[in-house]
Amino acid sequence: MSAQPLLTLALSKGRIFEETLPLLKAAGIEVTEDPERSRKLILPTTQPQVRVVLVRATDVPTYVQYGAADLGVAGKDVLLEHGGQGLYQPLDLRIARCRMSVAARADFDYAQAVRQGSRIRVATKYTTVARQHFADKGVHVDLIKLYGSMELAPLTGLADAIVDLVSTGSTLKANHLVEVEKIMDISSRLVVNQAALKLKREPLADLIDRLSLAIER
Ligand code: PRT
Ligand code: MG
Repeated sequence: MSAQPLLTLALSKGRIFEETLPLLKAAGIEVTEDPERSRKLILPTTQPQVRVVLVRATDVPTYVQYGAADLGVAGKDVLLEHGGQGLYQPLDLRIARCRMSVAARADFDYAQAVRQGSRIRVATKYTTVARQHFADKGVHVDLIKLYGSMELAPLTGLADAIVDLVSTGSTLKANHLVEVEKIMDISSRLVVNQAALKLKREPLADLIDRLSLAIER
């Protein structure tokens, strides 16, 4: 009798972990430790052949691309910036939903700047998506790469506008910024290592099927 191969699932702490849990549960897998209480980075589950590894949200595609994790859950924003090489993306899990938008100070007339063909300074963590978006619109931008707290950039004069994720809009509001353009809707995807899909075909196909049914419930 051959042993079941180990499946390693990469998740990030916070909203992705919280929103993936119910889907895993519906698929028959329960994570038996709370990552907010434990300092462990590898968590067991009720299925002895399935374990969860906790990584930064932006590192999920990298772990799966290199096969350190067989599968993972990552936002479309993260996947577009990563490029998706070596990743099979079988399911939109429809969790951690938000949108990627352009936002600016209320006193910056974005529409007019676009109409006039002005160069706009845009600060963002999402330079790949932003570059493509403004190129498609024919808008000239100078992109400034940031790693967080994008909302601060227009307030300090670092940039005219930002490209960031918005869900309730309260972060923009608290910083007196206005959403001026939606770029795209964002949700999280299941990503699978392409080699693992062949080597561990049966357990992976089974898990993908169960998750797919869980999403539809
Ligand atoms: O936070 P940390 O630096 O640890 O890592 P991370 O930001 O990469 O991870 P996390 O857990 O915050 O986000 C993981 C994924 O959740 C992202 O890649 C998105 O796909 C998705 N997601 C959904 C969001 C949001 N909603 C969201 N609202 N990610 C970030 N935000 C932030 C946004 O950047 C802004 O600062 O929340 C703020 C806006 O929220 P509202 O509700 O005030 O509009
Ligand atoms: Mg965050």
